[in-house]
Amino acid sequence: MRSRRTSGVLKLWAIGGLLALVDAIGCGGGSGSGGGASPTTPTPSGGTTITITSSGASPRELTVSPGSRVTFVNNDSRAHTMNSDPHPDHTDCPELNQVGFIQPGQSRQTGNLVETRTCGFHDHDRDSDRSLQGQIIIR
Ligand SMILES: [Cu+2]
Repeated sequence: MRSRRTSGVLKLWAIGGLLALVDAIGCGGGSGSGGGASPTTPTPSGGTTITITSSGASPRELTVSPGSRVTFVNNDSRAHTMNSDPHPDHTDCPELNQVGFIQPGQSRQTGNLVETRTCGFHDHDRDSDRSLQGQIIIR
């Protein structure tokens, strides 16, 4: 009676130990290729957008990490033409010139901003309007 019960418990222990071992091996292999906290954290979607309204661009200063694209959203009732500084040559950050002409209600993206630098932008059709000027800091 006593010995039977003991051997049953021992069997359970043995099975439990084996399962734990298999589990550990399986888990170890899986987590190697898988994830957890990866070093390439995706950029928060709210952090790379500049919105244009009748009162101008907002934010007018935006910091993004290298490799980001900034989206210009035109929520104004008139069209805007966003370009890189300096006006009228637009030579500083060619990636910004990909935005260009934006119809009301449209949004357009910059190219891939890979270089750590500061890119000034302006509305080419209203180059003296300070509310439509700003800078994107890549760092
Ligand atoms: Cu211009």
